[in-house]
Amino acid sequence: MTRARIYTTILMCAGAGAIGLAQAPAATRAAGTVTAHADIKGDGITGTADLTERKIGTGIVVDITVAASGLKPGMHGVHLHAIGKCEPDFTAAGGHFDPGPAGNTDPDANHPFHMGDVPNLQAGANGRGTLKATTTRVTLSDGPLSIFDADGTAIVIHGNPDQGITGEPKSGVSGGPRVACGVFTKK
Ligand SMILES: [Cu+2]
Repeated sequence: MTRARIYTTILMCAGAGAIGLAQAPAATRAAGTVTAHADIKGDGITGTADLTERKIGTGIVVDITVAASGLKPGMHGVHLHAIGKCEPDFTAAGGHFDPGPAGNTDPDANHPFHMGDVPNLQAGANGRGTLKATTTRVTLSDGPLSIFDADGTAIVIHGNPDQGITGEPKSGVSGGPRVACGVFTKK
């Protein structure tokens, strides 16, 4: 590297430092520091869901871990649902989390385009299964995609596999009957 080039590089670093300082207040926001937990319950089913947010550059991703037991062996649809309620029954959780201005929470008719859609959970012959996934579709910190919106968010496990396709309303393509549910709390 020539002397002139080294000088240019140092100048660029100094410039980047100044920009970094100017943006410091924004960088100290809650992004990347929030986790969420839900205890999942159903008829003979227990489980947990843990979400951890982390930053990648200027973006945010959320790591999802769901563990459950008491499930029918095989694939089960799992989604983040629009309302943080599982009572009096799991329909209280509403459709799939999809908060956009053109959001459509219909579990089947707008599937698999919801922000709350995640991969299937596979249960083994012993009825136990773990799902690990990472999504850019939601955040835990404040923002337009935050699961901690005014009415909260729930996680629902379905009795059937999520086929990952769009269907008619109530067709069940996203997993059909709701067999377990849990409400997320901020940690
Ligand atoms: Cu669902």
